[in-house]
Amino acid sequence: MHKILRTFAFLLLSVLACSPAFGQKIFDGEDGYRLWLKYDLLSDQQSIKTYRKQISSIYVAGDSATTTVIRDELSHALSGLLGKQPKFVEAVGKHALVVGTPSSSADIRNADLSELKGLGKEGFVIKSLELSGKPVTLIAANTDVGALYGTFHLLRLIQTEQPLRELEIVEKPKIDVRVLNHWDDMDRHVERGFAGESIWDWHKLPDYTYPRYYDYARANASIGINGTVLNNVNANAITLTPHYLDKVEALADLFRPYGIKVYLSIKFSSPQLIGGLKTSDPLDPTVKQWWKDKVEEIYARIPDFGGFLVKANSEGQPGPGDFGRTHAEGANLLADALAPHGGVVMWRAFVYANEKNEERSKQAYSEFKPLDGKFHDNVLIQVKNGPIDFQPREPFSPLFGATPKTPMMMEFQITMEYLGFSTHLVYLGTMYEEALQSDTYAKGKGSTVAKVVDGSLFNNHISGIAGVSNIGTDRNWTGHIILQSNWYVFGRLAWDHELTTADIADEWVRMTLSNDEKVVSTVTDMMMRSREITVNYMTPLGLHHIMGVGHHYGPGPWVKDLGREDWTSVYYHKAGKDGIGFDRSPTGVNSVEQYFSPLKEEYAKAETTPEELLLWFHHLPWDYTVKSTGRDLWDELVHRYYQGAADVTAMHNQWQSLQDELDPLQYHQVDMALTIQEKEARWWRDACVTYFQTFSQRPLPKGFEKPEKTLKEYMDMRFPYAPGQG
Ligand code: BDP
Repeated sequence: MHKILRTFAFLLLSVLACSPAFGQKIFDGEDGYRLWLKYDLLSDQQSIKTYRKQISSIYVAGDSATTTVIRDELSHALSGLLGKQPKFVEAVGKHALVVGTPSSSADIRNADLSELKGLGKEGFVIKSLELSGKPVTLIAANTDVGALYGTFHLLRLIQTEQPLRELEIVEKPKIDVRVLNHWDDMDRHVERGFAGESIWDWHKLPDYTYPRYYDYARANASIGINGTVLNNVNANAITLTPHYLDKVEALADLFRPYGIKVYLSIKFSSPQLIGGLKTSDPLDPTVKQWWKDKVEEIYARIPDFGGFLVKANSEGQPGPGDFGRTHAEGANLLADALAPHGGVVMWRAFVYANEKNEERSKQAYSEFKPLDGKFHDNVLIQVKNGPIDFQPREPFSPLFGATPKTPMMMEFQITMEYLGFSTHLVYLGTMYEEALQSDTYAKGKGSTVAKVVDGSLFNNHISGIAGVSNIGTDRNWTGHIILQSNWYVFGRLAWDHELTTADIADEWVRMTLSNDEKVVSTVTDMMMRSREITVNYMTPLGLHHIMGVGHHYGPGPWVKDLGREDWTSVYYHKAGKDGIGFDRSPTGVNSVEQYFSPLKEEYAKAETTPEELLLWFHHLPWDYTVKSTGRDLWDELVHRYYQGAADVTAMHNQWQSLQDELDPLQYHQVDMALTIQEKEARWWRDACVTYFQTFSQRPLPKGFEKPEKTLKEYMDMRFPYAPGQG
């Protein structure tokens, strides 16, 4: 009897010990809601003392809504970081922090700061200097929003424990329009969203708002994002009806003090859908008038409305092509309506038409290059970084550099559509950097994509960059704490693409996780390697578009027989007994001709194509020798798949080595996600290797464990409820 009782007690205890409710302790802590604006007490006492001395009082000049935001942020941040409520005063004091503009403060006006002249509306200076005879730390700008950016910059210095001595910081953004694109539907579904529902509660707006809206604005302002496109590019025309414009107006009012403008995605056929017109032909006078009136209605509510984002004649969306008109005629229709109010059109180049018999990677270039010079001044063309679609790796889109008279706006994906959703740790900074630093050679060496995007290469009068947001209602915003860094790095690079993504990772880790050196070096190392690791276990050597159909979750290299060939995987990898890869060289579809020399010549031959793009541009035999390792193509492919999966395990071990250094809840969240990533990396590896082996008909190189399942078992896996579907 005793024995039975003992066994029962033991079993009960084991169950309780494993159940989350019993292990409560791990659920205390940082759930991720505060993002990188945590503002916990600094751990270094000496730094705290020094900062307190250097900021003995705070004087924020001016009385706008933005200066209130500045005061609130400083009060909240410094009382947390330095453990003491800062003293706000109404005049410049000794060792004060002074924040203002020449128009809000006579002291700043009298200081006659020459630096301010070239800084526009968003730049700022942070200086240690004497102001009206008193030593101070000064944050000065031409506008209150500039001063807000400066405030966040100073707070970042403190959060990352940088000295505040002899400061001489002069900053201004390199790109004008820096926006998030929310692919959020009006019913709160987020297309390609993996972090819960849309944060916009359209039903309750305009009267009911959440603290999250303000925290969203703070987070964006802290990294210099100055605009948000609230709704999905696959737009619902209803957004432009008065009922919804009330709601948009409420958000615009809320975001204004933070320097954030709202924009809307529009449906090109809105004049028909909600305007009762018979046509949406961009050259029709009634259509022109309809848009003019609609835009006036918007600006009467939102005087600083940013403008429209448009997906037209792409994946079933209506557009000017439906009326025999060009993209330029469509974009100019809207541009003309917006121009008197200062709004812009962001017209997407993500097009590949049904009727065109041209390879998909070539179509955007063919469509838009001939239109260079035909767009009105307030139109930007928004181009995805690669020529296909947000793959783990693509070459840069050849449209960058090809249109000297048309500003090309970069579109990056922050959400993890093709990269393992929100349970794979992939720091996208390195991917953004790779794209931005690519040399287009448009005007000779050094004509980087970044210089096209920031407008400096062709002296464009406007520039822009967009990031497809990974934000949702999850407590930690992005579904995975480390993926917050992708929102962060997008904003920081949008502000200054010359920052290195390693430095940005470093500051993000310090602000979000810890200033502990072991944490900083371990996590930044994981982040910096993570994208290449993912490329290896998903799409090594330039493979692309081989994911599960529809939801894009998991491997699906066998996907074929869909409505269009270029939606299938077999179309892109072209694996056969003879080899694998897509011949885009002059012997194939010749997409390389869209690049400038010397790239077009380099990409034309396998020997001179960078290995990471090999199978993007070439179809090669299984026994092709890969230069860097001397292995044949099959062996190299398998090695990379296995290496990728093994590296995820190594990353997981790295993370686990930090358990004692990290907040328990942050630790636990990422640990769970890494467990999933390890499983899914193996799944990718095994499914792809098993499938490609049916063509290579070669054995696995020695020493590699056999895939767990049969090919049929992998192919039979179904995920009808995978999140984020289009
Ligand atoms: C693809 C997505 C799809 C988007 C489309 C776009 O799968 O959901 O609507 O891009 O960018 O990546 O318009």
